[in-house]
Amino acid sequence: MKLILPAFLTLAAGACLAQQNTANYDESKAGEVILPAVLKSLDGAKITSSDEWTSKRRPEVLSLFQDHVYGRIQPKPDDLKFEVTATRRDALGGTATRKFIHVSLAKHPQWRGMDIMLYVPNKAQGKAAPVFAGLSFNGNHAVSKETDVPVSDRWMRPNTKNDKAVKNNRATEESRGVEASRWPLEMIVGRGFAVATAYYGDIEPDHAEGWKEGVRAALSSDAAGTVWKDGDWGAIGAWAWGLSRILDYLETDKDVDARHCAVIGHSRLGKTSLWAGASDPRFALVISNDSGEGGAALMRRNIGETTEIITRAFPHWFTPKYRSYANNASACPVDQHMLIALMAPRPVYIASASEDNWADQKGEFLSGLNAGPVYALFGKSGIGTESPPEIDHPVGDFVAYHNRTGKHDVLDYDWLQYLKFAARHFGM
Ligand code: GTR
Repeated sequence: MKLILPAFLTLAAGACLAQQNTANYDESKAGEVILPAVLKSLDGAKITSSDEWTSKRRPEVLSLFQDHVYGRIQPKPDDLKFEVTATRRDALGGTATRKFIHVSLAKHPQWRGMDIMLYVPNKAQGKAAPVFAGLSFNGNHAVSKETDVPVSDRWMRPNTKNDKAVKNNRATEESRGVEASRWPLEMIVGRGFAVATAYYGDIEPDHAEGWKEGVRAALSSDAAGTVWKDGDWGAIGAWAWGLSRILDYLETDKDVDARHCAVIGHSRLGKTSLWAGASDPRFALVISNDSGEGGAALMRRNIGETTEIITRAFPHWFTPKYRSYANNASACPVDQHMLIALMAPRPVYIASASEDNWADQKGEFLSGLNAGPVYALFGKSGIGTESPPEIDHPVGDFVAYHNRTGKHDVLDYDWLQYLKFAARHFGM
């Protein structure tokens, strides 16, 4: 059966493939990359201590990212409401307790809210479990294979792998478990971690007009009439806001150790987990899986997706100002190594995939490498090697990196590294 897509989606999908084919992948044409100095303040002073970083340079870098890339971070709302809507103690074959929590804003009912799905290992037995928090592309019912998970009724992008999974931009029963391979729940819970996830479209549907149904319109003074200006938040900012609200809930749940929360995301949601980690220092550890342009990859390298391509295809993800750096990345006062540096001294893991040239694996590695001097101020070692490691050879201490064999995806291999990394840093 032929899938009928709204015109803007067919165009976006087609355009994206064409761009992937015509983008530059030749290292000799990557361009001259002179990175903005991470340890030099706007007044020209050199930053030489962790105190100077924390009190002076970090706030500067964080505001530069707000002004030029992702838009302003919104404060924690004062009308947040959490309602545990269902609890099942024998989830995942009896190994976990599963809860659903509805998050809403009491004074902003036009936002339909978000539903967190939380799995906590039963073997933790009264001891609060460290937790991974991340958003999904297809909803809670797509992450879990458990058939009593409600199917999301929110707007959804068509599923490129299974055209029966989403019809008329709504999920069908066919979409149960379509994202389960990216969320190995049994493995994560088996290692003693809890997992909290929600559908990113609950926060804001992922298309140019999606903000009108999301939290950005609800919190805007002019609701749907808003014209987004330089410095205003985009969809990545909204999704990262949602991750912080998940953490707000986790702080209230005694089964979970919210002080040990690792934020994780893949691709556009990897860009989101990085921005969440930068904007909310309560995230104790940050993971970027194949986040690419606008995520871990350096914007000054002309390899794979570029600022020009991403801001043409997905302008709603960023603050409008970011578009002005299309074909002009060297004018931007930040590059993505500075985003990684915002995590310091917290552990951060950057992962690439060997067939994911679109995300520029080397550019992702170089961001991690060039964040190293900030970690050094805290006496922490970074990625530990000047050149990208062999495929399937994870490296690094507080900044870790691997380039896994295969495609743009989240595989068990990736999770095995993240679980090891989190267990090591969380002292498990
Ligand atoms: C692509 C986009 C990437 C990445 C990816 C995804 O179309 O160009 O930046 O975000 O989507 O999220 O799957």
